Amino acid sequence: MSCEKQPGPEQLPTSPTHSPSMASPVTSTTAPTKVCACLLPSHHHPHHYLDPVVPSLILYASVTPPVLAPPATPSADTTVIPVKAGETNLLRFINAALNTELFVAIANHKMTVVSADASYTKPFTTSVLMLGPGQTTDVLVTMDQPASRYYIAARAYASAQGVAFDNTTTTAILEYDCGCSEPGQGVPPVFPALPAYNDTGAASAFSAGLRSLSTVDIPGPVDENLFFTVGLGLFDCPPGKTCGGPNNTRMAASINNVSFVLPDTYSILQAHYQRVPGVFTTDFPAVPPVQFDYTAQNVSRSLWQPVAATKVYKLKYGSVVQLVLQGTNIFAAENHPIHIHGYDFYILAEGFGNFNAAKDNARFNLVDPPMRNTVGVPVNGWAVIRFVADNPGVWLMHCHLDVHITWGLAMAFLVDDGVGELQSLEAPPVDLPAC
Ligand SMILES: [Cu+2]
Repeated sequence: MSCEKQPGPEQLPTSPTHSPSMASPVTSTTAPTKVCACLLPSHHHPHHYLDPVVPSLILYASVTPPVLAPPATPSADTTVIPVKAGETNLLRFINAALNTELFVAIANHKMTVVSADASYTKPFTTSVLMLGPGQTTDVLVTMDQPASRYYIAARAYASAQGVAFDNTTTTAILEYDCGCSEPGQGVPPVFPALPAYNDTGAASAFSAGLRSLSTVDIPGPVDENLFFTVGLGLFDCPPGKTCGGPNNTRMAASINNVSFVLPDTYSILQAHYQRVPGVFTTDFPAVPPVQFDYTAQNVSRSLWQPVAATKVYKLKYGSVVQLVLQGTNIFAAENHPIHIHGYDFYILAEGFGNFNAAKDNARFNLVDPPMRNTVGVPVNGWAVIRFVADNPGVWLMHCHLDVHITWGLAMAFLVDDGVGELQSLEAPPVDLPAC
């Protein structure tokens, strides 16, 4: 494969035309209402595979049919996890709910977090986890309580004020070897204290507890200083149509005012590799096109309608990228779990309000920042991440709340090839479908 960097047709100033479609109603997922356990590797990134030293369980928490209060008598299909007094178990939590961030707690038991998104963390002890969709957290739990039954429970962290959410509580049962689930025993499992649905302080306390296990060799100096706004918006309804958003608008979401449109002919990666023009443009803005008070109570309505387009941001191979993710208060501020494909990144800092480099750079953790692949950008706040663009190709960055992707809360990085085969994009498989 050639090592030369060649101008690609994606640099042509083409712009795909696209007509906005109708708003789709927001529906909750229909995954089963329970926390399931099974033995599996914790993440698809093979280089972050964890070797469990104690029995390991993966708990898929997902939400659905309304169970508003914990059942005194668990239903027959509630997952039961048998444990023995005195042992320490590794529990691996994955938030498999598509549209809900979740608090997780275990009645009467502390959890010692040892990993998040399959990167080791300094152990820290907490009674509550917060996971955005797709996020994972591995915890050690010592069975140091009286032999009985204890609920593991999860329910929403709903940060957007006045926006409906799934208020289901999902449960599993940690059951000591106590014979206490025999018919007729009638001992209801103990239920944990969970934070209030809107307890942003609990979410922040959890993310603030995450630090890398070891001191980090922070990548630098920064080659690309990016500032992306992430948030919601509203499109005008196309003429002659009826739309499901407020006042006959269509729900939108954007990054730097660009509402991402997936191409419907070629994938961006294929268009990049095969130099197919007209699929995307490379003019994704490094900073917001208009600066404003992003987290103000009343953001001007003139800033609510993004531009629908398929734009990528080009990165040179090996460049050090620092990205400020700035939440906005357009339509409704919300904690957006922002996920990048192809990379793990360090989270240097998080905060509320508008990011201000003059004072907030001093808050960067340049010693042991946590490495993750999804960062919950605080509601009406910001997060700063850093990574090295050493994985060539096209990588989507998007909100992991599924419905926000459909509204356009996504963009793509196009990372150039470096030098030689090991730093260059592989050819597509021979059986790549022709259409
Ligand atoms: Cu989002």
